[in-house]
Amino acid sequence: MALVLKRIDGQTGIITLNNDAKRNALSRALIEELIAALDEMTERQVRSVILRAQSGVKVWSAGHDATELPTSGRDPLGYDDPLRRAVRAIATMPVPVIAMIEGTVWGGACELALTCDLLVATPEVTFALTPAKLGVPYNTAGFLNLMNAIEPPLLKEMLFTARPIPVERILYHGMINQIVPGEDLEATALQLAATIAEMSPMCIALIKDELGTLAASRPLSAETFERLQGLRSRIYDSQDYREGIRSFLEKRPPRFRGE
Ligand code: YXS
Repeated sequence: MALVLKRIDGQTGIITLNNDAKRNALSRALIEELIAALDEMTERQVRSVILRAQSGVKVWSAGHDATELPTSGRDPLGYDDPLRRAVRAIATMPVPVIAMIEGTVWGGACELALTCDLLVATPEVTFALTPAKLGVPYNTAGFLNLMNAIEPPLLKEMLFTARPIPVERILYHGMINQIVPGEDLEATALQLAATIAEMSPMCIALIKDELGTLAASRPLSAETFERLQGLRSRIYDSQDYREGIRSFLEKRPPRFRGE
């Protein structure tokens, strides 16, 4: 079964996450199909891409595939991790990616959705940032992406509590473009795509690249980066990290001991 469906409607690419049985968890296999679909859309010179799940899902994506998080002392979110590769693939697409969201969004899927250029969502949508719930040391580039999308007080509340945040607050804080009823969601996303298709594609590509490059340009000394990496490695080498993964697999609340 294809984990990702893809089709082209006029000048718009439409990519559908298609693994509701696993709540569209961002597994290596799903990410490979997602990146292949994005590459194909680029080759076919679409003017924008809509990233969606199947209509009526309760979960847009449950985030990183937690069963694939390593417990062998390897960085769980290293540069070549599937989630990291998917985020970069969306960020470097030369055309806007429109996240069309219904259902709940969890963990790394929040960063994936917020990396999209435009987001439209139904009133039932929630976003939950879950590293602390699983004991995962989120990576520096990922945090920078989240900082570019979410103001510090709300970002810290989401990270410190891992609680799902209702979409009204998400809209209030400018993290998404529109909230529309479910029956209007697809038409709204397609209308955005159609308007973008009327613009100069070279200008659109420049705007996306320039804004993304400027947002990511935060100087960080080698020593500071290594200090943060050292803090992260202490976590992914910790008992608590292994407990977080184990608790997920055993479908029970984690019991963290701070070691
Ligand atoms: O037991 P089966 O085989 O049917 O599979 C179940 C779940 O194990 C599976 N599934 C996942 N598999 C891998 N990774 C996941 N993240 C994941 N989430 C779900 O999907 C099948 C149906 O799940 P179930 O029965 O729980 O569905 P539900 O409708 O009752 O509940 C949906 C959720 C999303 C509320 C629930 O599945 C859930 O809480 N999932 C975990 C959400 C989460 O904490 N995601 C963060 C993953 S880690 C991540 O993204 C980053 C590394 S970080 O943590 O740093 O942000």
